[in-house]
Amino acid sequence: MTPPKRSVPATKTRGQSSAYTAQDITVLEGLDPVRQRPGMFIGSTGTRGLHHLVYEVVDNAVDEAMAGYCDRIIVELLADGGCRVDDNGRGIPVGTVKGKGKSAVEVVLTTLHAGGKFGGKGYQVSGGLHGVGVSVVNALSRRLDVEVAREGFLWSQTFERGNPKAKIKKGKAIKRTGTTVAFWPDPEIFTEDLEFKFDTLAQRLREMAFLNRGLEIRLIDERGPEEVREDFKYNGGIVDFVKHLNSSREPVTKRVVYFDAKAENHEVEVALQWTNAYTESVFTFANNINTHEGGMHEEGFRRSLTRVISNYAKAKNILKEKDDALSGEDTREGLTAIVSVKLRNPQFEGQTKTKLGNTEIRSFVEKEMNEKLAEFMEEHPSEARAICNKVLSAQRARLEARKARDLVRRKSLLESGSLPGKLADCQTRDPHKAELLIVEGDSAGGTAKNARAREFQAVLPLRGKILNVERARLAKILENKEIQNIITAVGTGIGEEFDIAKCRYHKIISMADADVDGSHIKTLLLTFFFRYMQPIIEHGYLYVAQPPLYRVPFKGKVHYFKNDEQLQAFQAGNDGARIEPQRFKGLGEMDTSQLWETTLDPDHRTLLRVTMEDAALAEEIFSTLMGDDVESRKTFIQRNAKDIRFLDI
Ligand code: 0RA
Repeated sequence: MTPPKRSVPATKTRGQSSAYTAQDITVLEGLDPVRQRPGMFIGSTGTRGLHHLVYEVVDNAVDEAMAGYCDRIIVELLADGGCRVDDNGRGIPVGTVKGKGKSAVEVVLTTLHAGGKFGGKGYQVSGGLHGVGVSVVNALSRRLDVEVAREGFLWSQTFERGNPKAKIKKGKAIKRTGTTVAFWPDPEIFTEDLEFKFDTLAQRLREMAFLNRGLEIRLIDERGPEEVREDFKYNGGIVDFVKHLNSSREPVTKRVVYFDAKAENHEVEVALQWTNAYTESVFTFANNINTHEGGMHEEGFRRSLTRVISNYAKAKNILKEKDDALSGEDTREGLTAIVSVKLRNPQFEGQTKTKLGNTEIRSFVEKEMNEKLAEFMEEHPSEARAICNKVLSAQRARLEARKARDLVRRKSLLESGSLPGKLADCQTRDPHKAELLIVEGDSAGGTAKNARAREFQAVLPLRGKILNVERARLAKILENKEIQNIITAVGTGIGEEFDIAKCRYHKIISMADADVDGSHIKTLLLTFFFRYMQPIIEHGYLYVAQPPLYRVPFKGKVHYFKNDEQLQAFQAGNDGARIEPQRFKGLGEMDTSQLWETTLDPDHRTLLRVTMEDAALAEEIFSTLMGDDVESRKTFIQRNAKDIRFLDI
């Protein structure tokens, strides 16, 4: 005798020191443990467990169908609370089992086994709660009647709480074959609820019918005043399943893609169709069990899907070399798919034992699908194109969503309240008095920090070329660290959260050199405020400082001039006098007192308030600067340096 496959606590032999005998093994395989710990076998003794009894019997019948011997199953909900499952399979064997002195039917119904049929042929459903065997149903029923049509006769036997009432009875002569199991769940076990739910069963039986093409499953409810019945039979199998799931969606392609493949120990069937929906409806099954937690078949499917579509899109130049890669998510947006594998020794893992662990299935599914999906796409170019369009639009949406997400994240970062480390803030907290000096370059920033009136002037140095974002879109400016510092220092937030009332300074002053680079930076800053902080300009809070270009000591006094015109005018006004103008190359060349006198001191400086027109012009210039060609951009800046300097006037 072979040892039991599943070791069940040997309650009756506990404490005995002798080795197991054949008798003990029978005890080990008995049904007592099932009644003692029903949850271990059917998950729960609630509604789920109750329905599980039906599935268990149906699974056995479906096994017959998978083996090719059964094409009709009838499930009846009896008026007295029982359930009858009838199939036209081979029938449970009725012959006497050697050494046991009982019929195979009795052994099947009173012995715990790992779901394996005697012959071991076909795909056994041995996942998690399933495949515990019809004996578990017997153990948990107050009564069970079995009828077998086999070997020319109708055989019957009755059980109570797993125990046979009598030996198997040979009845009338009959030609057909099949098994009928009727059972009445035990109220001692199912203490919560004894009522089968039609819809729950219908759902599962429909699924079973989809997964087993051509198999007819009838559900008949005899409990009400009128009989209710539903028939499930799908000659299209999982293709019909996909159509059913998509019945209220708009498909992207007319056809449902279908393929299957068989190998020695496993087979796979896949059906898929994209829709305009944004959600993914991919359902995977292993031996008719819904593998909610996925597993190897799903991995193989996903890998192949991404690969085949990417390859196709690239080969047809729908996806260009420079484009972002497609993600798995992109390929599955709006996709409805059924992946059904059947295999000889399924390994179910995971929290709910609904994750397929067989690694060989991953490569099998992946390889078959690589071949067959690619073939489909090559043979149906217009459908392939429609699929690619859907996938690419999903990709676009994903990339845009990411940008928006990043922006939100950045926003919250910017609102975190901590001021940038580079900011030398002023002492006053009164925004009417407070000024923010945005200074180009760290060295000029250092001078400005020393030169300023600490009481009301804050200094934020900008590191060199913030315009190195070059050809990037304007949105990219927000990624710039220096710009982020400005936003934080100003305190208003940005975008939807912008609040002018939170503005910490009512004078925000751009201080840049009077050269091309300075103009460049000013252009960027103005554009930024125009685009993202427009109310600051509208409220008149934005200014441009006027650092001088020339310093002219003359007759014991020092004069400053901001451009050549002013210098020439001064010279013309002091005819013939010898003047020696000193030219500043940048703000950084001034010492603290010079900077204070010329640019910071409210009594002597000139500030230009930026108007909306100025900013609009800056924006226009900026957009033009964003051309693709670096050379032409440079010449543009040089040619238009004057225009940009318009902002200085
Ligand atoms: C054991 C062996 C065989 C079939 C079955 C059990 C069987 C069980 C159930 C339960 C409900 N319907 C069923 N139909 C069949 C194989 C029989 C053979 O080899 O002929």
